[in-house]
Amino acid sequence: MNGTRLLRSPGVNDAKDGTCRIVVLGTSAVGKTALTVRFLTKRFIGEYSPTLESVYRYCTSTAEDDDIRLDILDTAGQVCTEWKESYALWADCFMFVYSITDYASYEEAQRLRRLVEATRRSTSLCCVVVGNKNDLVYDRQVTARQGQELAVEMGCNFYEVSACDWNQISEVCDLFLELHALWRKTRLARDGRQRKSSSSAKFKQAIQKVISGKGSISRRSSSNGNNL
Ligand SMILES: Nc1nc2c(ncn2[C@@H]2O[C@H](COP(=O)(O)OP(=O)(O)OP(=O)(O)O)[C@@H](O)[C@H]2O)c(=O)[nH]1
Ligand SMILES: [Mg+2]
Repeated sequence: MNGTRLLRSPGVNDAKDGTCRIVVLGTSAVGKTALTVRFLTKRFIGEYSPTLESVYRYCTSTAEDDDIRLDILDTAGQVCTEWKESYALWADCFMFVYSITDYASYEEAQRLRRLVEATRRSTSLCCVVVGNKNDLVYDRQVTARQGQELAVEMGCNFYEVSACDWNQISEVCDLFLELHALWRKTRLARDGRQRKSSSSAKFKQAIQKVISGKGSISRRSSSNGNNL
């Protein structure tokens, strides 16, 4: 198993160390734990045991540059009515899960998304919408189009998957890896902007000093001591 289960609750101020934090949100029994465990262990949990709240750490041991470090918070659907702001503040990325066999879970995904946006005071989330249990098409209550519409509204990608279908393991893994890739891309862009603005600020300061006569322009000297 790549992931290590951490027996603690998430703290907003935990050290991050380049770790991407993903929170899996959705109402009870939509398959949040099944998807998470499928990603971490490639196994499927058939029996249902409601989650209290678990954080899993996932880390690949590939080359330094390609290192993927994730903290995945598998939330408790049964107490979703009691919104925990800490989830929205702790996470970098959000996985909104509903079951295609349960229309109420689709509505709950929309409600959770509004709560996250309100808590973070932003509609720009690094997220993905997931309609789970697509092996149960005969019990379908939510169309793929409705899932797609929700994702378009949120400006993110939409996937229908099945945590229990052995043939869809790579699709399930891609959900988590895509969030990580998105997070990394956003972070690199932000760091680049910060570097650019801080170096241009330094340049402006230096020019100001020279103009006000407080700064000096260093001159190179030739080996024989003559100024160039
Ligand atoms: N047929 C089918 N069953 C699934 C799938 N994913 C999960 N299940 C089953 O649905 C039930 C609930 O799955 P969980 O992963 O425990 O659901 P959860 O969202 O974590 O539920 P809470 O922890 O209560 O919030 C379990 O019996 C799973 O075996 C799926 O893709 N297809
Ligand atoms: Mg669970």
